[in-house]
Amino acid sequence: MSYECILTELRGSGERKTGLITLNRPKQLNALNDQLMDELGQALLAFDADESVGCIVLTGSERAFAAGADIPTMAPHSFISAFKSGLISKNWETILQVRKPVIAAVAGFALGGGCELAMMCDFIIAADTAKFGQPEIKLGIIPGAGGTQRLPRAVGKSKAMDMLLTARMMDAAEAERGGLVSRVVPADQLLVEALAAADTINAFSGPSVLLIKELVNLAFQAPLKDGVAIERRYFHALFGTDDQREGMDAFINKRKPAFKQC
Ligand code: DAK
Repeated sequence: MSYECILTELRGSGERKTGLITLNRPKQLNALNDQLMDELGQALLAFDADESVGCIVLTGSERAFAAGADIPTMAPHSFISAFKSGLISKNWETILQVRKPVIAAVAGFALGGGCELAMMCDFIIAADTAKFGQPEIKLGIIPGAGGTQRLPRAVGKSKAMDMLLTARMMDAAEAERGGLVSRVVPADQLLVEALAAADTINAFSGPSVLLIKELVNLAFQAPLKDGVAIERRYFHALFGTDDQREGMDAFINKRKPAFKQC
């Protein structure tokens, strides 16, 4: 498949590979237009369906992960045309259908829809140059892809209100302190670190990986009691897999496990 607004490739030396997606509208700081979002949706679903792929890494350029949705595309709309056309709604949530882990590797600006896209990934590794923000209020609008909902869940009410209401950007160190990103790395190591994290995950048992993702996401939707009960069922279910026997036998016999199930 050839794309115009993104680049895709397979990375990794192990049996299971990493699907690397690079947002590629550098002149517009990777502003997210319909074509890019369509292509991103297709690439995500293609990697999710590819048995040789264990994990996906989503990244941008040194200067910008993405500076938000494409402003000139939105600018001419009226309420009626926005409402009737479902303005820029298509493919913004395709990423949430992906069952494999998606790691955001963020350098430079992650603003508006760019920040929202990063927050829809499973975790964010940030370069020390990363800047996160929801500056929609400066455009006379509000976030439209979950910013008012996911940001407070990530960093708490006070920091989220501060960022959303003042439009100030958060640097990588503050984002890590606030819990928005899992770790901060030197900019020139961003992709190396993100791909290494993906390689680590790729070496584990596929069913464990998929279930952990599903259950952590459930933690944001289900009451604690229900989430814990479902976790217990899946925990028991994994004793029906060869990889459970392999993992425990490897521990007992002091050797490295070779997980087989994807
Ligand atoms: N859209 C289009 N072009 C953009 C852009 C954007 N969001 N951000 C930057 N660019 C373009 C600039 O226009 C400029 O183009 P040229 O003038 O060179 O042709 C080029 O990228 C470089 O930008 P600057 O010259 O401005 O570079 P600076 O370093 O001075 O500033 C900046 C970088 C990122 C601080 C600045 O460009 C900026 O403030 N950009 C806008 C950031 C922003 O407001 N983002 C939020 C957009 S609203 C929804 C889904 C998503 C959304 C809504 C609904 N649904 C599912 C319903 C999302 C909405 C948004 O993201």
